[in-house]
Amino acid sequence: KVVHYLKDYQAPDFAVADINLTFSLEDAYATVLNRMTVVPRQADKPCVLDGSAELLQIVLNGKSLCPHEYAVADEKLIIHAVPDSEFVLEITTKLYPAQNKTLMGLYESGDNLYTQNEPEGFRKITYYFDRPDVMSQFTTTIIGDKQRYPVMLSNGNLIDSGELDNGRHWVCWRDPFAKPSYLFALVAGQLAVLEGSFTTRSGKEVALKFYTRPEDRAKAGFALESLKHAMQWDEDRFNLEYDLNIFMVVAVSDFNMGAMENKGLNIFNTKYVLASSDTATDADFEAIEGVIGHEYFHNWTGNRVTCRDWFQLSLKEGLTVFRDQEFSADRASRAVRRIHNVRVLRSMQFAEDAGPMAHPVRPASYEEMNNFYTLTVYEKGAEVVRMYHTLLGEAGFQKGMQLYFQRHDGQAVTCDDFRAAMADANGVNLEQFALWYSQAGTPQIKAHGEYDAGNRTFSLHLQQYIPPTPDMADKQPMVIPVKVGLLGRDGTSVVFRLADTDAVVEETVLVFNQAQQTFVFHDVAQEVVPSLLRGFSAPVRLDYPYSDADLMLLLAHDSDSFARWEAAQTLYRRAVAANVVALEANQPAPHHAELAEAITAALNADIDPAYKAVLLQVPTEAELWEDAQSINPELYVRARQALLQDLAASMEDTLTHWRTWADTQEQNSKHAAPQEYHPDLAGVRSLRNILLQWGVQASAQVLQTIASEYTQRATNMTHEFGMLSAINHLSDDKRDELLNQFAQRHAHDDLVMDKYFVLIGSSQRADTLQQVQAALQHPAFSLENPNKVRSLLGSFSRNIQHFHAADGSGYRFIAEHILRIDGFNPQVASRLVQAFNLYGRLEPQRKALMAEQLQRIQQHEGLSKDSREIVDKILR
Ligand code: BAL
Ligand code: ZN
Repeated sequence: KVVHYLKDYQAPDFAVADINLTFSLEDAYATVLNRMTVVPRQADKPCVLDGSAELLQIVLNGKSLCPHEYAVADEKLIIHAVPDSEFVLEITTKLYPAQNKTLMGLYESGDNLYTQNEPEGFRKITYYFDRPDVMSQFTTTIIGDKQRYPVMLSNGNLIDSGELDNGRHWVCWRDPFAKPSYLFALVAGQLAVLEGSFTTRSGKEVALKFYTRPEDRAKAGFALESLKHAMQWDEDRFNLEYDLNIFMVVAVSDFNMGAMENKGLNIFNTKYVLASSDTATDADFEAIEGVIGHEYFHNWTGNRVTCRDWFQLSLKEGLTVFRDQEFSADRASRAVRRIHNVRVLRSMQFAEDAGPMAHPVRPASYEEMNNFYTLTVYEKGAEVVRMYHTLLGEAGFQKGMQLYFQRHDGQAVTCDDFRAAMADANGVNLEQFALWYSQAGTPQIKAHGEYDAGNRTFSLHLQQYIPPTPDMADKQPMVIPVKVGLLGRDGTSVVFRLADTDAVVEETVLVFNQAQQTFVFHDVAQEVVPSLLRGFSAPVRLDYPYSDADLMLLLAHDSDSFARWEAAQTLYRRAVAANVVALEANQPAPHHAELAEAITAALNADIDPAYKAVLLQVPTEAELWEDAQSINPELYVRARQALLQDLAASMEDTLTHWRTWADTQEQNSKHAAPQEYHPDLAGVRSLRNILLQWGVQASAQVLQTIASEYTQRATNMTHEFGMLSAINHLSDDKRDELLNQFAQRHAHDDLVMDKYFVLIGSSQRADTLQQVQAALQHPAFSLENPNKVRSLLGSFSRNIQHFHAADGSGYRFIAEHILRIDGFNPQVASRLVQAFNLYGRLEPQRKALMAEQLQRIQQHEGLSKDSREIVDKILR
């Protein structure tokens, strides 16, 4: 096995002045002529190119090379002797896109051709210096049959085109911006186009083109509008303008990722482009807006300034996720979106940081780069960028961004370069901040405080601990911004003054950068309850010895929407923990009357419906077992379920009241088409749907009501999917009837069928594994389509009850399918292997059952290096 280390980085030996690619698309194959001008940076270095495609010919300065002049091995082409000065290399390869099921490089989907080259797909197309710090200007000619490939696209501007004999035609695209190979893209086929335009603030007219299957064209309108909003926002908030005359987005249903930011030619999973209110939920609309924004924002943070090497992936991804989160928050519902991001981080990234795959935001090593498109690089990376913003403020952060672009436009750089720009633009020292890039694991803060009435001070004592991870045992204290406010016993905000200043404030950001520190708040007029880590100001776990009464006070009164929500989360966590203890001792779970009252009061308060909906989210099981070892997953499912049932039973009238209220809001809405996505109505619907889930816990009657009102209420996909999700766990035949009816009605719609498979895979019904097995045979299902795999098998692998079934059937089933998929799409397979990440923390019986399946995967002949890296790390 080959491990790549950050510490071994060396600058490339060759530069590429320009690259001309000519693709000839034939019936069953394609040939690629790659003609590049190569410039040696040092004398006497062998020319080593990355590649794995069938090699037809190599020509160096017009002379064809003989086999003894080069060697091909381990995805490398080594040309033993090349001139010391600039030379022209022409390499011809032959590709078979229809047989390429990895969905990397050039592949066929439907009858069309698409590419995916990040991180290392370009080497499947031709031989090249396939690393992000080799940037060149690409000119791409595509030749193909006019009937079969009427549309032929690549990066940049269309500079020429023409007709050929035999019904063929050609196009030539030129991208004026130098870029690495991972940003190269090509699309060819029969595609419809939805067009729009955007005028940049300097007056440039940019043509916007969305390419889809003809039948999907009408569903690209929301994505097109989202793109215009994103372009406007990047000008307004980041001062960044688009740089080409054309921006294209192509939707494809077979895609490993969510989307890809190829220069001027984004390629998207259909899931993040296509939407109509009867096929997409409000959450889908919001995801589309976010991902369209994300890929567009990459044009500056990723494309104009790219990564020096793949260890720096978070340089572009953490920053761009931060930018897309801010875009979405500026569009609508900042507080709720922040909570949503935190929930994803805590239930998934914290788990990654506590498991076998734990790695820093800038990994120090990898075997297969595809395995490092992780929650840590993306979501924790975005939190790291957010901490610069929290420490420097919006103005300071934007100064840092400006300096970053001034220094590095057109370059391939590192996370240190970004940090230096932030530090230098603001005249601050960010040396210690570097630890956020190099130390894995979620920092834990133990806090306590006391009020001194005589001195009118409140002292907050903080202690930080960064747990060991497989890559590193001892960690150094990090710089952690902790945003704090104080509440009086009556719930009002209490002002204070920090030492060395005269300013009296309501809130501050403490810079906590030692192992232990005490912060003293002066002139504090009364006993207080601290509101800590406001806005989730750092990606850490914080423990403060609040009483339940303190938490209820924060839940009722905290002006910070994150801290208020967090108070409810802590109360839920404590209640589930009490249930776990009771259930372990074979006792009935306790009744949580005070919590029900506090949640009822929060529901009845004058707050935004979308925020009420998030207050009703009980932490996921992964958050609940954060601290635990020897985990019995099923116990957590039961304990969480018992809490939901208990609270729902106590709150039945309140739940019904607000459900009815939500209905009237929609019925009486001022909006002309209330079934369409709109942030206000989306908030109301999200409240209604979670109330429905709680309602089903409270009373069996709710199922009957859903069944009888289904058709009348199914006015859009949010309602439809909300109703089905609420009843999805019930063993009643009605549930099957409604699901079958849904599958029949939407059989022709690929993306809606994904929702059907999610419902089947995530149900808690006793017969779920049998239903999943049956769904594998459904005509709409295909193991070769990543969306289908993620919908059915991905959701089953996160179905705690059934994946962790005590008889090992869930582990066996997923292992078997990993091996089937690994044979043709290692990237999708290795994602599924990560379902086994909990291995080291399971109770002994499940651990033994899981070990059997992990060993079966590990011993499988021909296992991909993608899956091998993960399974080896889990078992090490
Ligand atoms: N660069 C891969 C897809 C994305 O993060 O935008
Ligand atoms: Zn990205």
